Amino acid sequence: MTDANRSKQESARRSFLKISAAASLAELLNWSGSSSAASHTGKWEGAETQAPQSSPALSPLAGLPPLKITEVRVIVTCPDRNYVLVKILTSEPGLYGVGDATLNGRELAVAEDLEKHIAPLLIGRDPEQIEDTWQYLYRGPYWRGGPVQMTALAGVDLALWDIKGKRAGMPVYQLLGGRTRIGAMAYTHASGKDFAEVEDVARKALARGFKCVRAQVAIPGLEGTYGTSGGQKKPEASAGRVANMASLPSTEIFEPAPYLRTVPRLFEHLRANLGDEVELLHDCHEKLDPIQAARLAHDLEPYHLFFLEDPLRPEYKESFRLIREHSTTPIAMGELFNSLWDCVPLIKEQWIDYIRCDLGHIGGITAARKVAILAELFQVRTAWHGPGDIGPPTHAANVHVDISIPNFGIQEMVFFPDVAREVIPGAPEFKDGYMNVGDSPGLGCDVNEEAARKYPYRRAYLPTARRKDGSVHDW
Ligand code: GCO
Ligand code: MG
Repeated sequence: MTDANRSKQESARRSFLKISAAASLAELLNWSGSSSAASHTGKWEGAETQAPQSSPALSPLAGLPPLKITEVRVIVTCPDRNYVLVKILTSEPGLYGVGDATLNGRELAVAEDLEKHIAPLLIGRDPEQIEDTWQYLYRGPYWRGGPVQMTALAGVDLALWDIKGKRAGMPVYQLLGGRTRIGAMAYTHASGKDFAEVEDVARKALARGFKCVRAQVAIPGLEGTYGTSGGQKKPEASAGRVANMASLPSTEIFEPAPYLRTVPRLFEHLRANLGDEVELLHDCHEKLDPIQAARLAHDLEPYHLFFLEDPLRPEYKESFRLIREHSTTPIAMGELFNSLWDCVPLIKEQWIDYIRCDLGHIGGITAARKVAILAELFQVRTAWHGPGDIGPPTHAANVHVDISIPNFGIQEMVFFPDVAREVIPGAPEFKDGYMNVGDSPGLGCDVNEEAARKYPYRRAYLPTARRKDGSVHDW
């Protein structure tokens, strides 16, 4: 914290004592909205002049002047891949927050939701009231949930935490309770067309400092396999690059039998050649039936995985019981969840060991705190989703939560390419196996709007999958 900030806060605290003694409840409840016009990029030109009056009154925070949201900018940009950023400006000159609202393949739906439906509700609100805003945006529209709305809500939530941190002069992890660890142990991806190539990529990751590696291999006889590019060499290539951008969805062929034969052999190979120290992980990408997942988890036991990721489709929580009954391989689940309540049965029944929701799709830090606390009470650890197709502010939010909770497990991460770092600077840094954020106030990310304009949106889809008989399968 700078000296200027410290003395500002000290005098704020002093005047708070006076104000709280003097202010009557009536005064506090009498705030009557904003006169600022909403202005943001995009097509919405609403002329609202009153903030929706459903929230409690603006109350002066520690004597600081009341703060209002004056503008919501939705920035859609494609520096290497598509990102949707939310920039929330406030009545304090220069004070704004940046959030990420990227939903791969449905970016424009989220942008439209933010511009047309959500921005008008935010203008004039107190950005300090994060929980109230979350509740208002979640329960207010009556039609609650779903990936589009929850991603939009996450974007707003992150921007508000960023503002709160900047105003307090603290990094967000301090607001969440302060450090519990030196950094967030991270895993990277090693994938390849055969075992030797996966081993080679894994060795490069270990040489770079990683202690944990997620391994995926192309399955012989199948065209395209999730998580492999059939030759991705660099550990820094993101998960997103594997899910290559295409203007129409590509089709991969999946068959469970060769997959279930090949994966245990991959891990037998990796353990034999890389030794026992490295932590190994594998992603099933929600494509198995319950009995297949139970068999795979069982067959992988000798290789002591850190965890087996997302074995089942997200709709079938009860089916996790079957995996548990047949295996001691640790299980992780959650990247397709977009509701807090998706997590409840898995955690309270202890059917999983790691909850790995995507902060960007479940409602941001406000949602993640609740998931983390519930998980703590049932001895489940966190492993937030950290692919290349969510933006740096969500990766930063992951790490702020990771380093401030007691039950952190592991953090998936990517290295963003230079072009993305130019547009959205401030992603967490990797060193010696750990991710970390700096001590700058807020989340630590920004958006360079001028640079963003150089990279306009490009339509892109994730691949789809079919069985050999032509029927649709989960990708
Ligand atoms: C992971 C994920 C991603 C997803 C991607 C979809 O574990 O990182 O499975 O690679 O496929 O986020 O948009
Ligand atoms: Mg995954």
